[in-house]
Amino acid sequence: MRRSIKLAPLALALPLALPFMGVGSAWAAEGSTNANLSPVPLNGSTGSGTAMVGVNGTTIDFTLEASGLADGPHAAHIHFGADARHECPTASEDADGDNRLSTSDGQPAYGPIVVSLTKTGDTSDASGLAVDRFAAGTSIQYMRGDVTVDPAVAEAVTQGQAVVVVHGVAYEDERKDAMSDLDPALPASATDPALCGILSAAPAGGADTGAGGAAGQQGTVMLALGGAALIAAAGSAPLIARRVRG
Ligand SMILES: [Cu+2]
Repeated sequence: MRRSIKLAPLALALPLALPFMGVGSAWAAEGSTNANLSPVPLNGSTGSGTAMVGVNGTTIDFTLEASGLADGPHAAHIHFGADARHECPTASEDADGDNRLSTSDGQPAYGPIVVSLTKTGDTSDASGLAVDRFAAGTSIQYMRGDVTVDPAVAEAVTQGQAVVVVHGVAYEDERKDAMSDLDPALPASATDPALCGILSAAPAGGADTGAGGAAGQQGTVMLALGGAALIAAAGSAPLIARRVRG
């Protein structure tokens, strides 16, 4: 698999890319995104994690690592809704005042499940609670490649509108008797959200926004103008676009 890493600043690349981005279906979503996962409020959740999602057309690859979680099952998903706020839920989302944020409570913030980050098999929303294909325990790691997603989902990920949610908490008060809003046969603790983070473009690039040619030219021009002297003088080393195979 070839990855292209550009060091050209977005400020330069973007205006060059804009004319090409209006061509509709001719422009495929592409880019690298990541999210820092933080505890969802109210749910007594601990821990932290990171998620990375790479997009290439309608194919994604993902890596998710989290630790410090409650000892139990941990379903994890990419959530997105066109009408959602593309955010993680706040304590004010607890509309029914039961002192916990259910998965449904968070939906106005992050939208429905669009990709299930399972270890094997199906990755659609239908696998949202496929407990046997998710990990359990205080530390989890999910990693897949070549996962096909809806074009709208691929675009949402590259646009910073998709949210990663890890589910599964531990309640030690009366909330441990609450049942899940997703499956009335499960305890709420098995499905309530524990960690959440918004996927956004990776700072170091890796995102080919369709400006490859333009950015490449930019790099070539800078190199032709040349030289170490210019680069040193302008402090413009980041202007050089570089392709890396690997
Ligand atoms: Cu979820």
